[in-house]
Amino acid sequence: MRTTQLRARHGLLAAGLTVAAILAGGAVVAAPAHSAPGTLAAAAQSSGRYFGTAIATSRMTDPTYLGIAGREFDMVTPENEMKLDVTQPARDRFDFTAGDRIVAWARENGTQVRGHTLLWHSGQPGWLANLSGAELRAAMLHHVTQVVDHYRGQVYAWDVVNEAFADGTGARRSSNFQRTGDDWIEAAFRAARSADPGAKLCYNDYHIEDWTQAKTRAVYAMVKDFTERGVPIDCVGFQSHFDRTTPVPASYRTTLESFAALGVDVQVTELDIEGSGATQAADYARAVGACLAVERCTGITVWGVRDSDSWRPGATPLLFDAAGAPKAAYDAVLAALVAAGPVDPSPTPTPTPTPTPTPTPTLTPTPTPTATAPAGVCTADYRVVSRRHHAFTAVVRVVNVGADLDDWVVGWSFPGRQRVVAAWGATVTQDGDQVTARSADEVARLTSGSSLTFGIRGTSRGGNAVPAGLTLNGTPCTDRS
Ligand code: 9MR
Repeated sequence: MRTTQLRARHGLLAAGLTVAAILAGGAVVAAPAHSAPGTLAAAAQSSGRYFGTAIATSRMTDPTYLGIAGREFDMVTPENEMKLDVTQPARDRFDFTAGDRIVAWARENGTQVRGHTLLWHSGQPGWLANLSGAELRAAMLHHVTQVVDHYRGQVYAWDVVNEAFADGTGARRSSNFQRTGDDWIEAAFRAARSADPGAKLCYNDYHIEDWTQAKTRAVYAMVKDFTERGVPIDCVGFQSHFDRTTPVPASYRTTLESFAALGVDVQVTELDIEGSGATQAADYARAVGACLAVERCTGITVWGVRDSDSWRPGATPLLFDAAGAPKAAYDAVLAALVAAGPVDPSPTPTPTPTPTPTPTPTLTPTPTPTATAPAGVCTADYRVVSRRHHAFTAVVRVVNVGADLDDWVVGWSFPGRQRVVAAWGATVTQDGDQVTARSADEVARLTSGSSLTFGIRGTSRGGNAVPAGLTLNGTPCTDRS
């Protein structure tokens, strides 16, 4: 798979985001445009994942839109162009014009494609909505076969069936498809497998991110049953449209882990989160972090490029604002992806990138006041992952190589005129040059051998010199930056 061939190196990204090199089986090759260092795609690739967006042909004459899509993402999902009403508007008259346009653009840009979606109760053309019984079942499977066959070898994964379960219950959603019999879903998966044995086949749904919900458990039971009976399913897509009433659930990671444990990949397929500013950034960091914590969570797709491209623009739920500028949420996602690090950190890079010149810090950090916990012995890694004008984003990772700690406090002294304006993963305060980060959770235990990671957004008037001498509970850490 391309993501394993093009593995952007964590360390290179960290070195001021200037080194355009990617490690591929020991050789250093030029990064293609879409995975330039410092982009979502490159950072995701460094952890063996993809980072995608929904894309719409209606926007494909807009150079700003295409510029961002081509630069930042290495997976695209046609937002509407492969749906039933577009691909088979009249019985047996298939129209792949719009979908083909996206596939061609993806190929030119070295980007993969997620196919969306073969069977969905919504957006059915009138002729199909009026069918029932055996005639409908045959038409459904014919559609799956024709569309998957047309795109054979060109689609990374298909959302074979979309949203087949009802909200709030463990029941199947009532639809004409469902009335053909419970086995319509597995029949669709079998037809898709026959038409393109190389494409991953996913079940895709919304409101299945919270492990406590009946709908989540019902989809889980179906996937478990499929895997046990050999129904060809490879992945589950979690749409992940979050808002005030459905926030990123605390159990999101548990859900992803539980499905992955069934032996399928999991993917975040339509991520968007209502909100703005630091709150939205923190929500994005949590959502992306849930995927990054699960090995078989193979990629994340956001449902559109700019807020103005979203299906719900009033929620400003995406990573770029209407003008195409990256938002705080973008910085948080990029930082989380970089912090996830390379899949296999063992190969030593050649050549070694020249480190960004770091002015010698003028201030020696004063040890941070220790809580009641004993002093830590630690390694610390402080990375500036993005920088625009006077704003920057940095990720801090500290590994406790000493004894278990009941509580932790990380401190450093900022060289230059740098100020923290927001943080996620920790509560961060600043007094003069002295910065103090404490756990944002009530339980702040840091056991021996475990690590903590948090991100900050800051402003800087005097360069982004990396602070030396980070401390854990007052004890200086070994610098791994
Ligand atoms: O974003 C899509 C919007 O442009 C369409 O009008 C709508 C109906 O086809 O579908 C939207 O995308 C949906 C996706 O296909 C399935 N999950 C929910 C998405 C948001 O409604």
